[in-house]
Amino acid sequence: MKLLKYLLPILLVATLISCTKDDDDVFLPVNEVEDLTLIQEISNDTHTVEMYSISGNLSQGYNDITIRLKDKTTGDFVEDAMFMWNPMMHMTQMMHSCPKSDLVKVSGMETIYNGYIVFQMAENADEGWDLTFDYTIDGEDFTAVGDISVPATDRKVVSVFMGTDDVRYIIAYVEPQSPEVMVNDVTFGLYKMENMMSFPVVEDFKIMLDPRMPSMGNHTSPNNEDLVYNAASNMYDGKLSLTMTGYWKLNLMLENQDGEILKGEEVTEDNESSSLYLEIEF
Ligand SMILES: [Cu+2]
Repeated sequence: MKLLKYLLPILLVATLISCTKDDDDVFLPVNEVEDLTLIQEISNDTHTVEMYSISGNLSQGYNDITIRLKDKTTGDFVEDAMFMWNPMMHMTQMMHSCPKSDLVKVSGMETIYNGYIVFQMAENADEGWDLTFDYTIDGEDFTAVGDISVPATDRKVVSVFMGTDDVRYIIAYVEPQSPEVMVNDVTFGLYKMENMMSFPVVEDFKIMLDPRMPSMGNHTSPNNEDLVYNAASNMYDGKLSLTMTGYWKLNLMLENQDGEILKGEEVTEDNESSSLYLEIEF
């Protein structure tokens, strides 16, 4: 009993020291996805691809996606993978892909890779999307594929249309994701449907913008600016003036490098909407 009385504090101190030492040895990585929400995981035998976004969902239109690749054996996140990704819609009569960026390591980060996908069609009861990740680690190739859910949006955030040049285009709403009553920076993506699998960015066109509120006499707003090509982001930037909250129809006209209108009409007294438009409500 007396021995225990002396031994116990020694044991406690020893335990504390060893705990402290253990804590120092444990590597606690920064959680690089803490501001994001998990969409889903896609796994194969060796790895798990974790997919994240702000909302935690995919939907029709533009989707900014961040991924992390986990080694199933070690539990570590792979920091030096090279990625290809390929979204595919399996329709009853055919298969097709959609516009997407490269999936690249986020600069200054250890474990996360980022890119975007523009789903031009939503899933339905009989037709839906899957997503394939082909990646290389130290010269070794891996593939992970899984079904993804791409529901329709309430508002039109992507438009597929044929230009007067007989080219099929896809225009997608990108920013602002949280519009405000002000002159907003606005960004759209513009792509050409080269074939069922290839959707390159269209460069150096112009997207003319005329936002209207159909519920209020179809009034517009001051200080809008047409969207022009930004070679750094490969997207189109302009100014979107919103003078009040509610539903706005973003009437558009697409102009090519030669100044020809390929799609869309001016909004006038007699023509309340362009045939090319996107929608927002906030
Ligand atoms: Cu489809």
